[in-house]
Amino acid sequence: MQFSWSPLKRSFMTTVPVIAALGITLAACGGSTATTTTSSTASTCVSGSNTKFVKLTKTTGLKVGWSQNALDGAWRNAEEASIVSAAKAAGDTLVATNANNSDDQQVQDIQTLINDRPDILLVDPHTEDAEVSAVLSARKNCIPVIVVDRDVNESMATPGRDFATFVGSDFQKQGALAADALIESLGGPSTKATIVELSGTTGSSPAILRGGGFDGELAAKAPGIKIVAEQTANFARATGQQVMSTLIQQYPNIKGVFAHNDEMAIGAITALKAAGKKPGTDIKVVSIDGTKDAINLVLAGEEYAVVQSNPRLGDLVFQTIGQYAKGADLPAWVVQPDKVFKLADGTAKAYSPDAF
Ligand code: GYE
Repeated sequence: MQFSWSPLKRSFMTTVPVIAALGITLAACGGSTATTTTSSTASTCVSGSNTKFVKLTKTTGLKVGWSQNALDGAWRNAEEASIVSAAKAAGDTLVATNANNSDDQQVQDIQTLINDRPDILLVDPHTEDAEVSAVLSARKNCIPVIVVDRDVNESMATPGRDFATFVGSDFQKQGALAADALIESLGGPSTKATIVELSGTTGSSPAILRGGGFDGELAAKAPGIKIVAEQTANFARATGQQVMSTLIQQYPNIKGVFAHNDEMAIGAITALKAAGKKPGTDIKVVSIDGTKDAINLVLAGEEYAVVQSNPRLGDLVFQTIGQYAKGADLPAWVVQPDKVFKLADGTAKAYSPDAF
């Protein structure tokens, strides 16, 4: 597995200040006497009021809290399995929760995990803003946090101070790659056509960044391709089908569909067929993830391309925990690299045995 470090997620962020901030806060953590401490943090972290970067000093046999936002499809099941097996391989104990797509539930879950005093807490936030207060609460209580897969709003919680780092894919790049594939499928940059966009969960970092990446790339590269409707289908197959069956009645002449994840694309393809359309022939579909079901649609010629969003984050997360425990300067973002899978160039076929 590749272990690539990149600081460039948001334009306002660079390596230098983050690493500098780490140095400053690490230094600032030494000195005062603790009232309440945890086994995992420096003896100087005062639980309940800590404002500083939290160190992870224990290196083995960790109790790892894991707040998952949902377990509702192939992607999330694959991610969960990867985290579970990487924890086991590291010899750590995982305490896992599942918020079932509820922000309120996830905030409660994180609080419960904090009360259980793990050595480190992993959070995969349902949306960007809602779980921020809970992440800050972990920092106040001297529990180090790594944000996994979906990010929190980094203008409200800062990597290198409020949490250690974000480990996950480049969603904005995924969106741009999806736009490139859809442009290609429709005949190139000078094509004139209309398309629709099915968005993921409103307020979640993959929906925000995939949408932004796609829309920006499309406008820049193929201004003749217009998005006539953009609607959320919550990353869910059944909702994707429902939303698409309404949209295809309203916009029967569309030539393309971009779905922020495979599940919604699969639902959309079912709806398009039910409406008498031929996905792959009259309407090109592109989505993101890399599930078995979507790759099979690519291999059958019904979906043009799938941009990968690799859910197998476990090894990268536990390698990052190892670096953190050693006191290494972590970047603001540990990037999971992704690819594009198509029928035409054989990439979908080559990837299919690994699809989840
Ligand atoms: O695309 C989707 C899941 O956060 C990247 O969440 C993840 C997304 C993934 O529901 O299928």
